[in-house]
Amino acid sequence: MKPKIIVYKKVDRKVLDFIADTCEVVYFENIDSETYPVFLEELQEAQGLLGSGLKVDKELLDQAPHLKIVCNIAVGYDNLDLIALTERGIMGTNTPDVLNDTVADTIMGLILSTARRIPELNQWVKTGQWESGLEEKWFGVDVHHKVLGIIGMGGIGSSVAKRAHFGFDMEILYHNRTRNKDAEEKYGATYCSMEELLKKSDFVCLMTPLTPDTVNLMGKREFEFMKESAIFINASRGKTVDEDALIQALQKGQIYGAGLDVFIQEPVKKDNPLLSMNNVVTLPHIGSATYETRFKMAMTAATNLVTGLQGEIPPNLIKK
Ligand code: 8YV
Repeated sequence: MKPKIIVYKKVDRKVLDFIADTCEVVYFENIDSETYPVFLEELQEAQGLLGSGLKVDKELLDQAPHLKIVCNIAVGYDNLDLIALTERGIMGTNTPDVLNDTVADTIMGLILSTARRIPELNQWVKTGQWESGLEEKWFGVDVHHKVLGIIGMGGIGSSVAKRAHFGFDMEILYHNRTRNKDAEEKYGATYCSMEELLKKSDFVCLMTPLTPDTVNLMGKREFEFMKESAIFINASRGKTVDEDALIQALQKGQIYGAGLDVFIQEPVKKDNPLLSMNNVVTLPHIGSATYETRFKMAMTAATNLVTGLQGEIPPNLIKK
């Protein structure tokens, strides 16, 4: 008998067909208040779970006595309680690497659109306000030849460094748990402390995963270190930043602007002060959201699932 697995996120039919060769698939395009009770019922029998964003904690695992593997369609796995999974002998997997280039493209987009005020000026043109020449008040700041500080030099950080180094002649500083010799050799990246990075960078790009150690990594003190002319970019997780401290730094003019793909609360609350600031570019967590990359991520997650359920070590097993 094929093992029952649950897919709880919309994925391409090809991904479902691939899994269905070896598993009985129960498919939810989304979990909402209507589908949640059925999902919980199916969970009683499920051996695998595939999707992204679902909080997999003790409470949920208590409803899943036969679960063997949880496969995130994401590189981040802050939604998984790894201790609870390990206690129960359940594997967790993620989808690294396949999204590096796409997320790096998003980050370059945020850097460029914040520095050159692209969304703001787009709005200005489309609302018919371009009536004469461009006044100096609409000028932006250069990106090329500036200093880019990358906090978190993993796969995505390295892909950003590559673009910034070869495409924009930027000087790269980075801070990471461990030295990244590859990025140093290939992109001339210089390792430095958080404080030095924050003080010297024209663009500070936060790319670290969310862990208990990185909650509020950027707070009041860190924004105070940044230059008044600097731009802050966050495409990691909202909780890596003390959002109130960021808002205050922007309101006080302690930093020039921010480009944000992630927020503490998503979808972002309509009254969040960040939404009414012209020097802040906001995106709805689109980091990896292209057709091609989301397909690759889902296929990678499916491969992890099938491999794990066949009794082998999945390619992207998360090691605690
Ligand atoms: C997506 C991400 O938001 O991979 C991650 O960790 O943050 C993004 O790629 C996620 O996969 C949600 O679907």
